[in-house]
Parts: sequence; C-alpha cells; structure tokens
Amino acid sequence: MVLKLYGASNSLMGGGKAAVALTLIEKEIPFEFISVDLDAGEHKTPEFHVLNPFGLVPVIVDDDGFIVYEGRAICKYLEEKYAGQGTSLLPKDLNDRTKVEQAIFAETTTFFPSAIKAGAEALKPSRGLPIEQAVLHENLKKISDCLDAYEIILARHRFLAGDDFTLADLFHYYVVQFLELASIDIVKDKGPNVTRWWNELLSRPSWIKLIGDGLAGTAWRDLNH
Ligand SMILES: N[C@@H](CCC(=O)N[C@@H](CS)C(=O)NCC(=O)O)C(=O)O
Repeated sequence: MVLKLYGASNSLMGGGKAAVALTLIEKEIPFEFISVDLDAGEHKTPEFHVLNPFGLVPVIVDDDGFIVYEGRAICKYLEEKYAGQGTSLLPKDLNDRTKVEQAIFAETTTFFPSAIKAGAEALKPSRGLPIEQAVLHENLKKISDCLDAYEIILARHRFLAGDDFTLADLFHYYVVQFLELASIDIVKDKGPNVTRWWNELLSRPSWIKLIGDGLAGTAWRDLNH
C-alpha cells in the first residue's frame, strides 16, 4: 500500500497540505493524494473521524497503516521514518537539532498565528465583510517584528537554523499561498537576508514542482512518477 495524504480539495496549496506534500517530495516518498471536500463536510463524517478525531486535514495513512494527523507532526514523523532518503530535514546532533526546534517554536507560536490572522483579515472583503484595520495592522506589525528577528538570524547563516534547509524553513510554506491570496508581501521593505531567504523558499525546485504540477487534481499523480 502506498502512503496516502488526505488534504483539502481546493487548489490553494496552503496549510499543512503544503508542508506535508513538500516533505514527501523532499524525502522522495511515493504517495497518493486523497482529496477531501471540506465544503461538502467530508472531514466531519464518522469515517473521517477514525482518521482524525478533530475532523481536520491533513492526515496521512502510511504504507503500513499507521495514521498521523497535525501537519508538523506528520512532517517530523516522515523525516524520522525515512531518515536515510531524500533531503535530511532534521540534524542528529543535539545542539543543531535544538536550533531547529527553537526556530520551529518561533514559527509556530509567533510567525504562523500572525500570518493567519493578517491574511484572514485582509481576505474579509472577499466574504463581504469589512476589514478591521486595527487587527490587520497589529498582525502585520507582529509579522514585521518577527522578520526583523529573522534578519539577525539569517545574517549569520543561509537558513533559519543553519546553512541547511530544515523543517524550520519548510513550515513557513503553511502560509505562502495564503499570504499571496491576501496580497500581503511580507518581505516588502524588509532586510536583505530575510528577502534572500524568502525568495529562496519561493524558488525552491520542490515548491515550484508542487505548485506547477500539484494544483490540478490529476497532476498530483504525476508527482510520484
Ligand atoms: N493544527 C492542524 C490544523 C489543521 C487545520 O486547521 N486544517 C484545516 C485545513 S488547512 C481544516 O481541516 N479545516 C477544516 C475545518 O476547520 O473544518 C495542523 O497543523 O494540521
């Protein structure tokens, strides 16, 4: 049985779907994408709650039947299980690994929540709702402050936790397309190192392949061939 990735059927390569799909590609793990129609409530059925009691995507069912949900946990599991193949995304050395963990906590607790709140606010008019400017600005400021800290870090090395691309960088793909959809350019007017790093994420070959091939339903199958 090939590993199955359950993710939202919409074309937006966002949330955990992006991070998990990118990890699968980086790790050269064959997988089948199972499209879940969130609008139709396919993730709220008793059958889906067997996969994830929280009724959320992404979820994977590994080739041995092992089920994992929570995007970041899935990526870590894949890295550890398939440590010997593809890109290495977590160092073994304790200090190096702790640098990755610290960058992941900063992403998860600071960068990600601000990006989600800013994007959601900016997209309100598409749902016929007015933007609450104070909320938008508060969260844009939080992103900006976070990127100022990243600027100091990225002046020291190429990626967030050293000179190698790791899960700490990869988790930022959770919001790349969401921010684009909301027309929020987070690196506009930011420092040279943050801009270099962000552009490097956007032009990473695995990401280009994912958005190029992955957005159309049928093309998902091509990723594995
Ligand atoms: N903490 C979870 C969040 C999962 C999540 O919120 N997934 C969204 C799609 S990106 C979802 O399933 N939304 C459907 C809903 O809220 O009903 C993770 O990182 O995997």
